[in-house]
Amino acid sequence: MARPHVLSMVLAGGEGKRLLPLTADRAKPAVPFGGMYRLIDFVLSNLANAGYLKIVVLTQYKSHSLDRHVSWTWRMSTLLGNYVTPVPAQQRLGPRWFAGSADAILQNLNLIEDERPDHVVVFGADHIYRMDPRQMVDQHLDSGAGVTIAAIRQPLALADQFGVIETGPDGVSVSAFREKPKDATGLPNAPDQVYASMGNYVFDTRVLIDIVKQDSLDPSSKHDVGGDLIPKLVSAGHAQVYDFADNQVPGSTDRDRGYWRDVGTLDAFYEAHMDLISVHPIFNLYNREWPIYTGHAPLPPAKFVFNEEGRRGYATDSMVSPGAILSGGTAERSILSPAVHLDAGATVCDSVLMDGVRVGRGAVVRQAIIDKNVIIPDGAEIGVDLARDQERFTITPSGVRVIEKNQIIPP
Ligand code: ADQ
Repeated sequence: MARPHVLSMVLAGGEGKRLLPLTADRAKPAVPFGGMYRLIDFVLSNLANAGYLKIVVLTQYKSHSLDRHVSWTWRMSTLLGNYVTPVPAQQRLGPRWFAGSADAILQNLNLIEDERPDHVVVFGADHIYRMDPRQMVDQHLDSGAGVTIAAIRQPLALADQFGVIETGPDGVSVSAFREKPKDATGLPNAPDQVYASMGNYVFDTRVLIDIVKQDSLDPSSKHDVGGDLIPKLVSAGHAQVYDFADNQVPGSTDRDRGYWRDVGTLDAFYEAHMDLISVHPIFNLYNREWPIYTGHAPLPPAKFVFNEEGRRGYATDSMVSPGAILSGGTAERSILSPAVHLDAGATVCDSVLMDGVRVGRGAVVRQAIIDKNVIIPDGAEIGVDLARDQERFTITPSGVRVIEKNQIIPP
């Protein structure tokens, strides 16, 4: 059967306030993840592995590093008509930014009109997961629904962070959709769970264009896909659900099948990192059958030095990226990004160190997320004295210390 003509729109304009200070200087989808990646690499890899290679990335807020990363990493030959193009807000409809994600689509309808796809895949940009979107598109085509919403079971306690879906007796037609409800009730067969939207949708092109235009005329709308478009389509009986539990990705294991994390908070972001480094990872970056792509400047391999003072540089239960040097310093249960440097006697545990972080001689770093190029001086202690850290750093509800990029920590 001929493959359907699909255009993918990746919504990447979110501000990500709950990830501050990591989003102080960059859009949320550009936040580095897992040493070598940025959040947006996960959705783009899922689309690319499926062969969906006509992709527009709608950006807005502090988009420079996102734009640069997408342009460098995801540049591809246009010979076959493929593209991954970052599209900044262009104020095509007047002097205003995108009011919300639906308005971002409205202001870029020309991209759909140029490509003339049969279906538009609209995916969020800030989740960690593997998914074969072809299986969702196939269900969408078979059912003839106007929109298909990807869904996953989540704890009832988190219902106010998600679009919560109720289905009709057939289990697939959506009977109700409430965006971030405060009073959700659990599923009939699992009272402590809800069915949550993953923020990934497949639209029939005509249905998308019509609803976006209709919504733009509604003065009470906030012009969000989840908050406004989807509830309207559900009321009109056009929506179906796609159960992510049915998705089969080549090379996935029993352990990481169905893994999906919304890393919208600093604690969730930290926990998703810890999921990478367990011995049998809950999320396996080493699956070569469905690779996660990224791009980096060429760097030499990571180096572990037994230095002149007899200090051994080593790392255990950790991921160490190219260009890192452990010169008599040690890392445990940590993620070291490219060009991280640990000096003699430095100890780093349970932490995420982003590109170019330097940890001085004898310094201690525990339970921390340290953004790019931070310099930690000799003998400094982070994650040891809570009261002192509270005066200096952001501390998450679980006690993770978070340090903004380019800081030089005073000795
Ligand atoms: P949220 O992630 O809270 O919930 P939102 O902040 O609108 O919703 O972000 C959705 C996507 O759109 C993100 O990738 C974001 O970067 C992007 N985005 C936000 N504003 C944008 C704008 N003005 N221009 C371009 N892109 C923009 C959504 C759904 C919920 C669902 C959760 C799952 O609304 O129903 O449960 O995702 O995490």
